[in-house]
Amino acid sequence: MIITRRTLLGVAAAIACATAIPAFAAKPLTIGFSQVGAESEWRTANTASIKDAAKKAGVTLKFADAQQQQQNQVKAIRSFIAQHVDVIAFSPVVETGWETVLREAKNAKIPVILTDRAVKVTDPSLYVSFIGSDFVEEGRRAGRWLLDYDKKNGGKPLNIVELQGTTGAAPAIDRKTGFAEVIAANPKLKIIRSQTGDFTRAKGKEVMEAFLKSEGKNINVLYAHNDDMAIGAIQAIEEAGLKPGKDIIVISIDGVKGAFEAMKAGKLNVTVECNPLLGPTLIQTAQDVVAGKPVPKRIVVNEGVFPAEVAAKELPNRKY
Ligand code: GZL
Repeated sequence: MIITRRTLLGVAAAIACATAIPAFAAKPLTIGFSQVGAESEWRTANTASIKDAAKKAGVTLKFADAQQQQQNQVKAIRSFIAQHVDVIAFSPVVETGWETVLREAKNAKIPVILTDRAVKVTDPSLYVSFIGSDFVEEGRRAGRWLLDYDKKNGGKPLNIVELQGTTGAAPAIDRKTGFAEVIAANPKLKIIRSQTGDFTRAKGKEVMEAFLKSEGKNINVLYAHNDDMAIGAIQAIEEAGLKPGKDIIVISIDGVKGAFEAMKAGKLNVTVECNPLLGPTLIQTAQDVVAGKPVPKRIVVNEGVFPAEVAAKELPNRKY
């Protein structure tokens, strides 16, 4: 077969078309994410879920750890704006102080998605969606467990000490509200001390030591806003020569593996689940926002309550 110059050019053009990278291939989505910190087992699982979901979806994730400092989150959000990311997402360490920086994001036409914790702003258009738990309901669930426990154990007066989460954080404010609302039904249940343990094991232990020093055997129940503070407090209770889970009933929230292990050991009585696996929902919501699809303003995650009796059976199924 004689190959003419014309034929060669035709073949070359055909190959060029077939191999050229499409000029308009969609560029991967870029999300700037500002994380609270690495203060708890819950946070570690939450970060892993977000990074894993971004990787699976081929999303470019710019991730910043704020070490539980609001000014670091503000700085990170401003940096994401300067980098012209497609979407900004963050878990706000506290509820207030976000109006200015969120307005800067809005003026830059960068949509903002809240995950995990809420913000208090006068203009709800400053974020497109909030994906996270109902913390008031988590507090109510902890309170309902205690009401039920008290009924089954003779309805004695119970003195409660409370380890609050980070001051000003939505989960701390709301878990306190929900628990107090429910236990108000039984005047024999009294919160005698309440202080922040900042959601960490170390601080939870330190504050529980102070509670034990001042209240000693007067304490019947510990209500901790997260498992990490409860696990720290359990150490303090044991070092004081008391039996956690027996001498002092221990109630906490999150449902991390450490809590299931403590329940198996008889040192924790119940954990109220707070699901940290928000990554897939965050990525899908970001993709929908960029595609111009409507997204719900509020996406609530489903969660359960795990008393010690089910811990051994449940532990192997836990994903975080
Ligand atoms: C709750 C989350 C809280 C967890 C803590 O959604 O914000 O922060 O309960 C974590 O363990 O530190």
